[in-house]
Amino acid sequence: MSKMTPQQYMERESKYGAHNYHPLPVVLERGQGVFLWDVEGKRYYDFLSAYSAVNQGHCHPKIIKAMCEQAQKLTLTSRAFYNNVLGEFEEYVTKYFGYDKVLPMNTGAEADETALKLCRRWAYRVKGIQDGEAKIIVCENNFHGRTITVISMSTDPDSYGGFGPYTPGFIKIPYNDLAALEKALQEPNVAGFLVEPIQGEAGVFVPDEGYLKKAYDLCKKHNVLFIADEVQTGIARTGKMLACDHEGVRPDILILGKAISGGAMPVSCVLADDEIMLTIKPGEHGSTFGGNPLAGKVAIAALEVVKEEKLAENAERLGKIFRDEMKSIKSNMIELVRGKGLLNAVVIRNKPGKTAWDVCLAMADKGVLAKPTHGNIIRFAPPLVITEEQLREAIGLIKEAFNQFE
Ligand code: IF1
Repeated sequence: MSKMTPQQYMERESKYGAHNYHPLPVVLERGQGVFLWDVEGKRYYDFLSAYSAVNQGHCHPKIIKAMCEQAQKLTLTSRAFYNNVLGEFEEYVTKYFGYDKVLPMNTGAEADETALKLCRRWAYRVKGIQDGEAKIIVCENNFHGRTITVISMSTDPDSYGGFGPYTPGFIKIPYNDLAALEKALQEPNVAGFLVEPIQGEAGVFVPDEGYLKKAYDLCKKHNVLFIADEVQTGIARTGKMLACDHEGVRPDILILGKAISGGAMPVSCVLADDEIMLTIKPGEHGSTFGGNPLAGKVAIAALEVVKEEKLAENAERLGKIFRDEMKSIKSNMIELVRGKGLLNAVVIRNKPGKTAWDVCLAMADKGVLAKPTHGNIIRFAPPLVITEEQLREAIGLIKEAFNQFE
């Protein structure tokens, strides 16, 4: 069959696939490092990194090699039996992040759900809250995934609207507001505080310096678990291995996903110490694929790459250059630039014909891929393997795209 046109690829998806996304009109076929190529061979700089799942760059040779080797041997046993890889992954990842134990899952939402279950179980078995009464504090404008309980925590109608009834037991407070947190912590049945160290989906909201540490200290004062969702901010994205590392905060429960596998396959996990982790007994939680041997080998390789290639240091250094260059653009479309490491966003003053979407289309035309969130915020998150030379070339293309609207 002769090669299809991009339009034909898009029409086929529309005909046979659910319409739960509105993608940019680009049909991708190949990825390597910071680059993606579409079905017509056009090359793009990837500035989304699959929402920060491809921190190590597309199809990293070390990760793909580990994946191919294990795929020839054993991909899945289920947890009904032991296998020779799971323990290797568990030892590697617990020592890597400094926790007693890990509970492996697959998607970020599953890891968040697991963290909520661990927090409630700890509340009843350790803190002594009456069964069924545990409350968990969450922040307005959070994003933790798409399952019913996770959207029950959401304040975004696009996330929760039309999916009720909702899971009870959540107290919603403003992000980056310590007084609100202190007030909510007066409730004796509070068991945990679930927070994104930077709110990614909300538009890369970086909280005030010291917010995470003070929030952690308030939680400890009230014997409440500090639960960090580092699915998007973790794995070196913000210039440290974890965004919490910027403030020296060690979460009681750490949630990881996305780039823990380098984007090769879905891998997520929850890390905690024994007092919390051992409140779940055999047969009380799990999943078919959670902790499979293929995922274990992929995740070990992906985490090795982060250290071997000093991706956190690279993100820290190049992020500063990126934000300075974005702030230097003379365009009245740009309201502000914010971010940390290589997780950045540009807030656009949307006007008819000059919206964030229009800018993203113009950037795609120039060979840079990014996508708006919440209509007027463009997130810029290239793979952390990007070089300064590549970054500067991409910045030049981004500036050309903005200049088109002047
Ligand atoms: C979509 C957003 C980003 C996450 C945090 C948990 C999860 C995510 C902090 C769940 C997932 C993804 C989901 C994807 C788009 C993307 C996203 F725009 F949706 F919110 F990155 F900001 N915690 N975020 O960011 O992990 O179950 O997806 O593996 O749903 O459109 P998941």
